[in-house]
Amino acid sequence: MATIVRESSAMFDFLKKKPPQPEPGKPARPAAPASGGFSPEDLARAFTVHQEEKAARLEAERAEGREAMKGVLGGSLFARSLGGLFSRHPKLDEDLLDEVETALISADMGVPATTEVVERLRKRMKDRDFADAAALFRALRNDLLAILRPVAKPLEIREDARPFVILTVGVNGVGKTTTIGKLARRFQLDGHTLMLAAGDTFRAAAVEQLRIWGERNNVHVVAQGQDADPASVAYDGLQQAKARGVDVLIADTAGRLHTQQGLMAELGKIRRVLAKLDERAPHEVLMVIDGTTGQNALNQLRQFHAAVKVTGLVVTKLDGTAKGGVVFALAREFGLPIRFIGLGEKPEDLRVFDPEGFVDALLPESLGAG
Ligand SMILES: Nc1nc2c(ncn2[C@@H]2O[C@H](COP(=O)(O)OP(=O)(O)O)[C@@H](O)[C@H]2O)c(=O)[nH]1
Ligand SMILES: [Mg+2]
Repeated sequence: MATIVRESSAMFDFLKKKPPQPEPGKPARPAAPASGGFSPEDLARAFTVHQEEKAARLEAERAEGREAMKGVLGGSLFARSLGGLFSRHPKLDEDLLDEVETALISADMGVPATTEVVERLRKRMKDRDFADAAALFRALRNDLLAILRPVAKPLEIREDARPFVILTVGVNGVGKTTTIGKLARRFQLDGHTLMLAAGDTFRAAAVEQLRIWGERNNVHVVAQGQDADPASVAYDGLQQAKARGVDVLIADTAGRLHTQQGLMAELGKIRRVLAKLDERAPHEVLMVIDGTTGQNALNQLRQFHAAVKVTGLVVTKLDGTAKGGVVFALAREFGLPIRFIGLGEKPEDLRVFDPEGFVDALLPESLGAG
């Protein structure tokens, strides 16, 4: 079975620790060609254990991510202004709505999303839906969550796409290369083999940054040096990834060219060239957005989406001074999946986007009590 053969050696580790035992009541999986001396039953059991370990790791990561989000986002302007507002036990009146509106706008939520949220609250307040300010707070929390839920779709490395090609795009300095390193580490932990393509050939340092990362982490980096044609690097990368049978190829790209039009044309070319080797590639066009750029992030996404059809987002730098509201604006306007958020520079700071955890960190449930 393809899935069994595909899973890399990490999943077989436990076989070295324990002798294989048949599991009672579990039907054996269809016979697969034995690899490395393991029987089909060994492989089937390894597959199950591997999936269970992965699920447990995801659950642990989710809990850890929520703590991290509380720590990092709890101090954001968004959390401070709304938290401050409701912890004063305000009166339920028009002034409260005005203050909520100001807080959302200054947290970078943007006028359209803010107006929509506030108008809904206003209507419900007029309909006497809320007994007190705490009830309004709870409604606000729910409305914010409702904006984010539809875009919480984690990135799945599809088993039927080999290699699964991820094209990373975004303007200069948003955190593309850093994110590639963090993602590569995550995929390795999940047992995937991978390769990187150094497609930001605009700056020599960018190629070097990826190369060094690859050397340190034992990941092959396909590069042709500065000024090479990025589409050629991507093509080369996909060819090599196919030849070596790796699971995932992540291609870096430049975020800056002599002209913006030039950049968009280049990205379009990379996309077309990849499709020559695999008509469904790239399987994911991951746009990295700097969470501190405010409403400008929307313009960036609009342009990149028009040029390369973005399929997923990473919002970085939500630590520090970031306001967080831009995540709602992006979700509401584009409805594109937000795959990950960046809460810092360390590898573990790239977190799977978890809307409940995100809203909890910005607006703790306890504030709406009483
Ligand atoms: N604070 C913080 N810094 C980040 C985050 N992600 C990336 N960076 C930093 O942003 C800077 C630019 O990153 P880089 O990956 O080179 O951006 P690129 O030009 O898009 O490839 C680096 O200093 C990164 O360490 C994040 O989530 N939080
Ligand atoms: Mg870069």
